[in-house]
Amino acid sequence: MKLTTLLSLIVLGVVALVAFDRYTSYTAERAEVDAAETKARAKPRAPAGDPAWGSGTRADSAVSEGDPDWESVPTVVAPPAAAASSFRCDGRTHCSQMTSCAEAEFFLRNCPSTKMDGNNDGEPCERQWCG
Ligand SMILES: [Ca+2]
Repeated sequence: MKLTTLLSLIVLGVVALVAFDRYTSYTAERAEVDAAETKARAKPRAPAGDPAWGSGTRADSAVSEGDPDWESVPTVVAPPAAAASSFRCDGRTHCSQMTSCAEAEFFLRNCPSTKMDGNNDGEPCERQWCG
């Protein structure tokens, strides 16, 4: 009983030490970044009358324009999301309610109780859209 208490105390101490070490290195990094940011922000233009919000936006847009890697991240993420959301299940079930073969295929694959594949071959609306 005493041994387990001692052991758990030691474990707790080690965990606390590791956590504290991580925390200090994190805060140190954070302070460095903050200092660099403050320096970068202060250098270009920091007139006394300029609100902090405005200068922050300008600094951010300057970064995204100057750094191609920074810009490529959002553009890679955006297209699939846009493609996935171009169609939406809205209760329509018939080919006559579709506007394209792509839309009919999306509905057949993703939406419940569609009536667009009478011969069950996986191809919707052969006569109207996907023929
Ligand atoms: Ca079919």
